[in-house]
Order: sequence, then structure tokens, then C-alpha cells
Amino acid sequence: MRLRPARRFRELALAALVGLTLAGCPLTDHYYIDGSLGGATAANGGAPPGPPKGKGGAENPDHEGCVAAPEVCDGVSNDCDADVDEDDVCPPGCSAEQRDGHVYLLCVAPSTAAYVTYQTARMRCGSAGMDLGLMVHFELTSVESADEEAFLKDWIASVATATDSIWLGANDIVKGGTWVWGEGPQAVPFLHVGAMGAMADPGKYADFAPGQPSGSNETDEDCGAFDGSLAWQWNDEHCSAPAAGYVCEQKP
Ligand SMILES: [Ca+2]
Ligand SMILES: [Ca+2]
Ligand SMILES: [Ca+2]
Repeated sequence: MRLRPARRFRELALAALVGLTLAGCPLTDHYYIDGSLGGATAANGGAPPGPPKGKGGAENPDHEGCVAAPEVCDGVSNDCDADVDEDDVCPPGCSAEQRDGHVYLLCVAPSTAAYVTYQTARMRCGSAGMDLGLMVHFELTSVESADEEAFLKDWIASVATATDSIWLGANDIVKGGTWVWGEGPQAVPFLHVGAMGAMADPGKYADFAPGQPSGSNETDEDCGAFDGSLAWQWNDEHCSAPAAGYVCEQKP
């Protein structure tokens, strides 16, 4: 049945009002990593929220555009005050930073008793999103540029001691001499060890220390770490050797 124009207008207006009211309310009670509240808004036409528009902390002292949320361990001030990740929201020895719109987590053990193997570090990263109450997925970090490497080295040097090793996601567990980021079908090769020594693949970044990686079969040093004794360049180490810490990175 065709509606008369006036009635059709009233119905459309009512539908719009209901839509706006719903859109204005949070449809979920979780918070995005940037501290914004989950759920569509009328302002963005119902699209998912984009990158952070406002946050507290040193970079935004006026808290412009910040929507207060419970503080979580994510490198920004979710509650819009001047303090980032306060009130022990990060596990002991861990801290978070954001770079290029995603989160990194660095954990350094307070004592040798809490040192971790590569596989333990990998599992810690895998569960960190849930453990920290963040709606994101973490893996051991992959380092794809000199800028990212500089950021990580500075951060590690500021919290770890110069004899520590800190796991990253590089390994040649599956095929000796073929270094990849990550594990399984999604692993990304980035460096091969051949007769001429170690060479990064075309277009790929690597920062092994001179003479490293030093083991090239599947049973020696198969896991990469930032090595404090090598100015935080990478060293291949035994995966089962306990290291002081690890870096996790948010992944899609
Ligand atoms: Ca805060
Ligand atoms: Ca936070
Ligand atoms: Ca080595």
C-alpha cells in the first residue's frame, strides 16, 4: 500500500529519530584500543570508529576529544588524565607503547627466576590481548624498518640491563638458515643464510649483529633476540635458553 506523503514523512522522521538515538548510545560496553568507546555513532554515519581522535597523557595534555574509559595497559591514558597506564594496569615488568596506531608490549623480568624461553614468550604474547583486557591480537614483534628498530632499541635500552636478551619474533626453527617472522603458514621470510653469509631478502629489513646469525641448522640457535651485549642488535640464540624478556606487537 502506498503511504500518503505526510504519513510517509512522519514515519521516516520517526525512523531517523530512533536510528539517531540508538547510534548515540554505546551498542557495546567495550573500549577500543585508542580509548574511544565501541559502537557506531551518528557522527560517523554508523561506521566503526577510526584511529584515536583524542587521548590523555603527555601528547594531549588538554585531553582534547578524549572519551574517558577505564585505564588499560596500552600506552595511552584511557581515563583522559595526565598519567598513562597508571595504577598497575600493566603486569609487573611490562610496559606498553603505541606507534603507527598500534600497541607494543615490552616485558622484562624483575629477576632471573622469571626469565622465559622463546616459546613461553610467544605464548605470553598470544594471550596478552585477553590477559590485559584489550580487544587486540599480539604476537612476538616483527621489525620491518630502521625506524621501528630504533624505536624498539631505545625503549628496551631504557628498561633492560645491558647484559639482557629480549626475544623478538625472528626464527629459523622450520628450515635452518631461512629466517622468518612468526610461525606457521603466515610466517614471513626475511633473511637467508647462504655461502656468502646472511643476507636480508630484497626489500626486507634485518639488524643482526656482525657475525650473527651464527647457527644455521634446525637444532642450534634458532630464535632471535635483541642482545644487550651487542648494543641491542639481534643475535640468534637457543630457543630454550631463558631470556630476560620479550616484545609483543599488535597484529591484525
Ligand atoms: Ca590515565
Ligand atoms: Ca592506558
Ligand atoms: Ca648466535
